[in-house]
Amino acid sequence: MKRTLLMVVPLGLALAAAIGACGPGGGGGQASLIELAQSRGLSPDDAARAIKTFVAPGGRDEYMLFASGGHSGQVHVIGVPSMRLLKSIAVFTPEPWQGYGYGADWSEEALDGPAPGRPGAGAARGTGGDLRWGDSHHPALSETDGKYDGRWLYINDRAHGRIGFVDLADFRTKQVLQVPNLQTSHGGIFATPDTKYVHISSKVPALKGWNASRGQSVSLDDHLNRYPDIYRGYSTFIAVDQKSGRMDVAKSFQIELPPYTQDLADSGKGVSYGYAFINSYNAEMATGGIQQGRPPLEVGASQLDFDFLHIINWQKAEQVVAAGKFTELNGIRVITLETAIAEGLLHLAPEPRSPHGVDIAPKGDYITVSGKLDPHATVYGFDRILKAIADKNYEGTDRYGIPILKFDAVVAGKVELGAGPLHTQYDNTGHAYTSLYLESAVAKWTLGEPYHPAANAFKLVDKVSIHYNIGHLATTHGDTMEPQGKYLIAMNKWSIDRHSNVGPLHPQNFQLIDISGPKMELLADMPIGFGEPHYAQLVKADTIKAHAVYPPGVSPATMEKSPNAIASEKDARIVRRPGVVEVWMNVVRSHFTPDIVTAKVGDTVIIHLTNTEQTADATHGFAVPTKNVMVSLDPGESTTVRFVADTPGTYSFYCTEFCSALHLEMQGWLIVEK
Ligand code: RUQ
Ligand code: CUA
Repeated sequence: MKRTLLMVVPLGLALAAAIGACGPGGGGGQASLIELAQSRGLSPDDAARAIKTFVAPGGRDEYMLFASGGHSGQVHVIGVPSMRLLKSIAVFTPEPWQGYGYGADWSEEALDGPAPGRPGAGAARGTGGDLRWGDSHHPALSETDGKYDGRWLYINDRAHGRIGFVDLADFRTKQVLQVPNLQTSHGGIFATPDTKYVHISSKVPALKGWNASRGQSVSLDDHLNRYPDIYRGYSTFIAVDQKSGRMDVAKSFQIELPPYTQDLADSGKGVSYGYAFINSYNAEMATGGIQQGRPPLEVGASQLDFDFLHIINWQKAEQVVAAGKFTELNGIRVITLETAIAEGLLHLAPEPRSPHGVDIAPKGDYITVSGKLDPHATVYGFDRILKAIADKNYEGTDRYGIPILKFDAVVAGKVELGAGPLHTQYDNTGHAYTSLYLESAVAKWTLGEPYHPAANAFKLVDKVSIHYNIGHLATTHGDTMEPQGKYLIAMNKWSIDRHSNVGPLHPQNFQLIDISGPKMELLADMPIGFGEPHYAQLVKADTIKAHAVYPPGVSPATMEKSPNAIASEKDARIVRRPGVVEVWMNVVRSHFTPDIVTAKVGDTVIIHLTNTEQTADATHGFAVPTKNVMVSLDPGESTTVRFVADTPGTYSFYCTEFCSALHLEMQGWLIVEK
């Protein structure tokens, strides 16, 4: 039952503790604050929660949450602790407000570059052409020395083997890369502690040599009976250009993996720098086929007691590639399974069946694996793994010949947490926080030495209920070498009974939890009405140093001055050549110059738009009715749009941002003559 203030005797004491001895100046004192809380039906605890999360008008949140938007294909930026939505960054899905995917050159390049293997594909571009959605799962902020550096963000597309790259200088997506040989993705994305690479591995294994643009011939019989031979997974290390943040396939490499279903992955750091860890399930290699007399996949994939943690020495893989011991497959350098085994860069360790999350502790020394069907977290010791590898302490090999380390040799501890553990994050006092999907709770537990003396290691110390069905969770800097504690966000799949009814499709539910004390405390709910979030990262807001305005004439495509930028309306002009009308257009409050553009039917119209303002927030839009042309022109930005004038008539293009008192007048005409 909910307590109200009226039922609680020492309510004045509680509120006084929460708000300090004096009321705020100029307004209601302590007594009227209590009345206010009472009038809203708030308990003292509720009032304290409100004060802990409230950010006054004009104030700033201390943290920013970068949350995946799931199958909305976006990334959502949320202020913490206020849980206010600051921005949705379009990544895999067109979004008109940001002018993403509606004619702007930088966005078309990001979304539409042809996939590898398609005509005209550059090595590092391409999304497979006309895809207009993605399933964004796991964001990875760039890191320096194992800490978030606020420069870039990468996110995978679960539905496809794609990675989106967002430049945090302007919060815009600059590149969507189709990773060769992957049809789907899940393992990662993570950045190595120096962001030399971002890692992604396949989710469901794909046909060996899979290429979306060519396709592959296969039969039902092949699928059911030759699965272990014809399918493969891949662990992919995508090289990051250290100046631009862009991904470069030519400098990247993959390691071929067995067709177990590789699941989540995490990066070694500190003592385990140079290693990567990938979970898997379906070591049974079940194929589905209920009507073919096979068990449903969830049954077929749960026959064995153990699946496999994949342990990859990527620094060794780097050397193997440098020595030329790779084959090229669909435009990327691939270390085959045979080579990976021969070079000793790939090992397996048994993990309790059907694991999900693998999360490395801040010093890189512990590897926490949580298995949906096992109430424990299993903690592997990296020192034990190294020793078992050095001693060749194997319990055998898998059917492909990959050595399997002895379970007892590599496990440092186990801790019983509750039903359905999934993902783990860390704090600054040696604690781990694990989401419990089935139990709808977060478990807090202690790590071993050196975080806690051996006597206190791997013990459950607290639990808090959430609402409901938690997937991922995020603590402040909780997957880096320097977690900050303080807050935890529970990302819940179900929100039944928590919010106003908006129809059968319910929002998901984020819950803010205070982890600064010994007991976790639920502070606030935030309905998420824009796609199912998966992972998120919670970063100190002042880590991010975005432009307030672009320097004059900068193109979002290159982040350098565009050769087509103009300085003022004196430079505005129209140049015609056969079949083409090319316009250099100046954009300021409150007119376009030129404001009349004429073309002949069939002409290609190319407009180089420069917003020549340097006032923060003086954004203009450029929209053309009946065309998929909608460009956001932020102050200083220079962007090019091109389209075909295919129907005669006049078209009143206009500014879509209410930029000034004369915004409504900010329009012009495109006259298309027969
Ligand atoms: S995982 S279903 Cu992030 Cu728990 Cu994708
Ligand atoms: Cu510019 Cu409205």
